Amino acid sequence: MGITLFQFKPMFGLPNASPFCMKLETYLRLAGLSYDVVHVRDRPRSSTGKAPFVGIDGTMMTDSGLIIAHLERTHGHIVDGKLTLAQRAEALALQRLMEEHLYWVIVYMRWADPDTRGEWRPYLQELLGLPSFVTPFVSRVAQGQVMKTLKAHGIGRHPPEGIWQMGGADIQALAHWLGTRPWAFGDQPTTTDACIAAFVGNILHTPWNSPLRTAALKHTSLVAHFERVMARCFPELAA
Ligand SMILES: N[C@@H](CCC(=O)N[C@@H](CS)C(=O)NCC(=O)O)C(=O)O
Repeated sequence: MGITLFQFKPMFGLPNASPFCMKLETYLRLAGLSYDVVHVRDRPRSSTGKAPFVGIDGTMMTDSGLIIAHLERTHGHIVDGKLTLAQRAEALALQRLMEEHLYWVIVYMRWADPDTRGEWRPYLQELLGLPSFVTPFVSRVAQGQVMKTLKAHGIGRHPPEGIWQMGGADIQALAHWLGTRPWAFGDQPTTTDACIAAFVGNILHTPWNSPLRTAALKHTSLVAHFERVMARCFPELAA
């Protein structure tokens, strides 16, 4: 028994090109919990249709935040136990900034930016293990779905300059909040560090340029924080 982590396969020199998968795997390593990985291809077969998801002692769970909350509860609050209530509130506000707003700017950067449209095709092909002759068709369908989702969210209704401005403001807020502290709270990394590193890392390591990446690169404290988390949790991938 134990923990089985279902997630996409590693890409871009990162543990995962999905910030949610990377956040959860970073948490598992911070917590020192052992786990097996199963790579998902195609649409994730979780109750929400999203990855990551886990099997814990035979019970399936989805959503990185809910999974972490469950593991904290059942393992003695190993990672976030020392946070005060006010720090927990800050952590949640930052998590929502990254997951409910910045994430959509990343999605735009990856899939919809008219300046780099198509860069992602070979990565999609690799991720899904597609034969090359179906890649153009699958790419068109996948991109159409992403565009629809971005419009439904609202961010996809803005012109590119507006989207980059909003993403840049998120990055700046994260950088100013973290300042030059090595970790988000206290002298040990917490789930907030896992979350910041997963989102910043996914911006820095997407292998084509964008105004969002340029904005992140300007904040050397965020770059250093990402490298610190990688050295601590993924030494096999750290520079
Ligand atoms: N709130 C979820 C979000 C997970 C999520 O959006 N995962 C994306 C990958 S980054 C996904 O599986 N997308 C597949 C799809 O929407 O079809 C979590 O924290 O786990």
